[in-house]
Amino acid sequence: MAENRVTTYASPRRVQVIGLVLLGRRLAGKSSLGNLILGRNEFEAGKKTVGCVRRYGWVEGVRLAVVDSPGWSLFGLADSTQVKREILHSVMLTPPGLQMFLLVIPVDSFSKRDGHAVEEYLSVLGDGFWSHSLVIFTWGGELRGRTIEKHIEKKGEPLQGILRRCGYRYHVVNNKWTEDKKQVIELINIFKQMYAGTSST
Ligand SMILES: Nc1nc2c(ncn2[C@@H]2O[C@H](COP(=O)(O)OP(=O)(O)OP(=O)(O)O)[C@@H](O)[C@H]2O)c(=O)[nH]1
Ligand SMILES: [Mg+2]
Repeated sequence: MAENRVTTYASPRRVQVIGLVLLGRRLAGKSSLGNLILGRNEFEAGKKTVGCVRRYGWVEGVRLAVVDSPGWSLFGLADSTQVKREILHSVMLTPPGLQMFLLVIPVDSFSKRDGHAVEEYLSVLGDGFWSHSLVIFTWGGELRGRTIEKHIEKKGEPLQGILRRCGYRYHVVNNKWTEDKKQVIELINIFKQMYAGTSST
């Protein structure tokens, strides 16, 4: 008699995706940061981003959905209504579940006006988003040996106010140092820490 065979199929593991939204003023280095994180040229850096773009990748064992967005301008070089619409759109493009907002700020000037612009543009996301946000300082090479803490202290209240809103979570990168994987590994570790306990499969 033929043996009765019972085939069992393991239930497919659902992969947890972390959605990363890149936000910031024009030329802050958002598209470059997206490329640095994913380890390949997925976003058009060096060219004005006009609409949201989403790209997926695996980085350090984590599945990421990275959403790039158009930057705002302090000098009327970007349509503010369009930018706000795209900021809202960027959130809709992230998969449901874990979301992280990366507020991209270059290591150079950060005036009161910059601070107001951040508050104004990101107000479309409501207050809850700040607890999922993190400042990413780009152009890290410009620190020229100074610590980021010294830089933050020097920039005063406008920058410190934004960092306070982000729970003082920040990380420094140089988007040009694409071979320096350590800067991305450290960033991924921050995401893992933030979502420890909630990133079950
Ligand atoms: N040295 C240096 N250059 C950078 C860095 N990040 C970006 N750049 C350069 O700055 C320019 C603008 O970078 P993008 O990544 O396109 O900036 P963006 O924020 O996406 O710009 P928009 O889409 O116009 O808002 C490009 O020429 C980049 O090569 C950085 O960390 N260090
Ligand atoms: Mg861009």
